[in-house]
Amino acid sequence: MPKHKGTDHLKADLRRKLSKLKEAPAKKKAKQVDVFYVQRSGSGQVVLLGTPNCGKSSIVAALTNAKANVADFPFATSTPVPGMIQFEDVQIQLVDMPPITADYIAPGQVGTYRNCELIGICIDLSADVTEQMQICLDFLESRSLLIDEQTTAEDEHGNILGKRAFCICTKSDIAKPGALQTLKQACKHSFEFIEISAERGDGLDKLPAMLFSLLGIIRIYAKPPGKKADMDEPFTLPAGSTVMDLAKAIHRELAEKLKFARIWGTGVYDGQNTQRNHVLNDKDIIELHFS
Ligand SMILES: Nc1nc2c(ncn2[C@@H]2O[C@H](COP(=O)(O)OP(=O)(O)OP(=O)(O)O)[C@@H](O)[C@H]2O)c(=O)[nH]1
Ligand SMILES: [Mg+2]
Repeated sequence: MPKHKGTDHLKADLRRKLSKLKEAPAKKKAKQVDVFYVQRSGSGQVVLLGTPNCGKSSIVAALTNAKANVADFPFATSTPVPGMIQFEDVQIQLVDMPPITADYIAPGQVGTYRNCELIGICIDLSADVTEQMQICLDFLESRSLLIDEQTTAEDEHGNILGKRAFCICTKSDIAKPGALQTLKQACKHSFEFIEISAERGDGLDKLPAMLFSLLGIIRIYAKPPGKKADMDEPFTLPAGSTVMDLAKAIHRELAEKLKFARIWGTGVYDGQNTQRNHVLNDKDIIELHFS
């Protein structure tokens, strides 16, 4: 713009507009939703892992009310689908997942495994079991997702990165002869194995109890003094938890005021007085006394 008296006003006006624009706050970014984040529910989260078409969705569809997408073509599942399994009086969350291959793992998928308590490696007994296990182990080991007693990988906060894992052998009704044996021999880890057929239902009834046992949790029933225990909704705690851990789970601040506890259950006589550091057993009933 030519510089003379007539353009002074115009110039000042433009400068004002420009500085106003510079000050204007940047438009808010749309909130990003992580589709691979699965909110935990129940007493433990178990996430399935496996190659395409190995039968993951069929397990979730058979054992939970979730709408897992079972299909006879690969990559039918594209995002995690959580469902709830009932084991006795405990709810366990089972999560269907998109498949992994040697070449492709959906971005964000690692996060789901990082967040869970137990990984169920699904291997199709009617296909190449050695190749499937290799793909799954490469994925887990390269991301320090497996518990390793010798070298415990930790994050910057000291949390152990590794997860417990076990192996669900699927499609037992159409298994190749000797497939389970081949799989066990090819696997250098001491996983527990369960053989199932979602088609015929074989082995499915054993899976909930197995998940409960592998999650390493115990159920404790709280009893208010002088009243009956609440036998409907147990507290679930990691195995090895003490009376004090239970008190903290019930009320963190009140826990400091714990005087003593009475216990009915394993290895004690009914109503025995116990110390804060007494280690609890599955199905113990506890009466907490506070000062
Ligand atoms: N015969 C037999 N077929 C099964 C069994 N379980 C699953 N299938 C079949 O295998 C195919 C794949 O099953 P899905 O459960 O969808 O497999 P998936 O692992 O979820 O597959 P992706 O979503 O691609 O990862 C379907 O046609 C199922 O009917 C089984 O126990 N026996
Ligand atoms: Mg699926």
